[in-house]
Amino acid sequence: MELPRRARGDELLEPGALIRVRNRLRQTAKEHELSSVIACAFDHRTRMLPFIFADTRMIPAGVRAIGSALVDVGFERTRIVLQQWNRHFQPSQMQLDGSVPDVFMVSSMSLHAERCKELIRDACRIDPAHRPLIIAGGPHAIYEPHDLFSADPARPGSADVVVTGEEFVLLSLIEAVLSVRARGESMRSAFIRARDSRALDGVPGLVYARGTKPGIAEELVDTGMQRLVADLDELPHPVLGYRLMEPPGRQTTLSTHAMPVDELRLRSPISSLVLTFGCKFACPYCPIPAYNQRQHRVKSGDRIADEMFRLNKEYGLRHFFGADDNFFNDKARTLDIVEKLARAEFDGIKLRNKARWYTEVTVHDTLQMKEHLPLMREAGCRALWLGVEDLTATLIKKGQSADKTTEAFRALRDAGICPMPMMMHHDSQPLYSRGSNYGLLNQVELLRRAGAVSLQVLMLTPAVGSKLLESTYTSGQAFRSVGGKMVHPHMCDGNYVVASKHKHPWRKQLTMLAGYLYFYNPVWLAVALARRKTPVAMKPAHLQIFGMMGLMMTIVRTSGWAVRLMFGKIERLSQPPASQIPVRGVDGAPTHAAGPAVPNTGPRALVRRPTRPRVTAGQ
Ligand code: B12
Ligand code: SF4
Repeated sequence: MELPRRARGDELLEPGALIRVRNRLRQTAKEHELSSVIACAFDHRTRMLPFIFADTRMIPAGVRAIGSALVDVGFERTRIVLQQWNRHFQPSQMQLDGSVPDVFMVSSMSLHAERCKELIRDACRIDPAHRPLIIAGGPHAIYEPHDLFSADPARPGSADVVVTGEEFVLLSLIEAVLSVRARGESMRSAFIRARDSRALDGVPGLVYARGTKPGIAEELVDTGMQRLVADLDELPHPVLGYRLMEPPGRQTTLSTHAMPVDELRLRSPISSLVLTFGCKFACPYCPIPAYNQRQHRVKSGDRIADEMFRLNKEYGLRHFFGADDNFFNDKARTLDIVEKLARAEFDGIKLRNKARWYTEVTVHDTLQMKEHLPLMREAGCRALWLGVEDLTATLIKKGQSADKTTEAFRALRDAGICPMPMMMHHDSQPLYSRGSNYGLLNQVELLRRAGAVSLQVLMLTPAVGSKLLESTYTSGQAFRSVGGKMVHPHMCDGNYVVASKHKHPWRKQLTMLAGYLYFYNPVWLAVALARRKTPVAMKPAHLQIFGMMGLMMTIVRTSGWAVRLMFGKIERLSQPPASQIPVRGVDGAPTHAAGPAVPNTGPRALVRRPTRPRVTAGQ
């Protein structure tokens, strides 16, 4: 089920609305001391190809954005804790400047949901007299807010409120709570009064619980779909959030001070940056267009240049990863950004000499941008991730072909930009096909010859929030358990075969490994070293080394599952996950936040990273 669409013309915030709430809160903040801890949930069992290294060496932009928004309005006493770096952190032990913070926030992707719920449960153990207001947000909250509340008296632990939106929603929530907060009153108590007086009902993008027992939600109220900020220049500057990082460690508590700024770039050499949001395509397995209300939102080239410059100046960061869904989505807007980045100069030094950046695009749009790829390189771009899926278009017919992909990859390599393909493996694709490009190995070989520098192979597993999700369950493809082992959220990342109609699903699991082994191995490392004098220099060799190390982790983590698939009994699900708790809108009507109207009998939704693309039919 996709997120619902707001009324046409009402998808976006009025220009200046985010700036205005920031200004108002700056005034209010002077009267309210507020301390917050923002945790990023992370399940270490997810560490393997193709994201190994990027998952822990790039501080996620979501928690940084929330931290930046708080500091920007004057709430400087904020700390960001990453479970990536602090796996023993326990909210029940946290103290900031000697006291329990006023607000505890947690951000999570769906595959880290188990860790996220543990954090919430642990925060609920704090003595009610001091217990912070618990706010959950991030991708999992956006698509399945009900999962962050508990209806089970044996396992109490619910967020007080889930934000199903972005900075504007959080700031509006804080504004509403502070507007009723008495001097010295706890944020949680003020929240409860604001909630009970229905002061939150006018803030779309919230789901809050009602109930009489602590930690147990008896009913959820959904205030509706958020309005999105259109002009991303209105967002608070990302430079603010970086100062708030908890240093990596093994303790359950927080350190006295945030991480020294000169250590940041060693721990997180890549900085993810919001440049654009949204994609014009409509792939049925992808939640992104619906999340963005089919809108394309951008930052200006000047603002992006300023962000890169300041992040470099203040923290020494040189590598930036665009959090784009499809950076080439709109050619005119892209060119505007890229031209500004190519020309930008600060303190007499060209930005392009300081900053290198990378992002995600589609094969189709890369060809539209072919003549401008040298300009992309001049602007500092060094690698692009492209959704290739299935070169033969048998899986999804969107006009892609081996020739077009080869043409796009060669153009990128010639321009000195590394093409990084992302493939989707599926039930009907064999390991190898004779006389055609259908087999996975055939396609990997073709991509390698075309100049691919890295490789991603994930099993097609439709994502929560996408059109295809329900049918994956109702058609009986989704597994509940294999050989007695339940499918857990951390396994729903495309690396495990958790949905398939294939007679021998273990073959799918092993085929993915074979695809990686064919690409990442000492032979191709030697070839990459021998060909180091191309415009992309040593990068293919470096990626081979990372790839081989990551592949070892992938084999260790997934081969046990392959064995279960081979010998174990597969139990399947017939319905997608849905809320166990009744959910209603502010007007009492049912809402999408409950999920499909069926009981939840198994794992959370399946996730496949619906990246890049893949040209739609008619492109
Ligand atoms: C960069 C990226 C990555 C990087 C992340 C590196 C890093 N450490 O940052 C890498 C390449 C490693 C990655 C990997 C994966 N990714 Co990814 N990734 C993205 C991408 C493109 C950008 C993320 C980002 O920085 N966004 C910008 C920030 C500002 O947005 P945000 O995180 O959503 O935060 C905003 C709101 O959510 C909210 N918010 C967030 N947290 C909180 C907390 C509180 C308290 C509040 C109030 C609000 C709030 O406010 C924020 C500011 O607006 C997104 C798509 C997208 N455009 O967002 C997918 C996305 C996050 N990835 C996704 C997925 C599925 C994956 C993978 C599982 C891939 C796969 N196998 O299919 C893996 C998981 C790896 C792992 N072990 O964690 C999904 C998550 C879906 C879900 N329901 O959880 C997304 C959303 C793409 C999609 N399907 O729509 N990914
Ligand atoms: S999969 Fe990629 S191209 Fe398709 S809609 Fe999603 S972001 Fe766009």
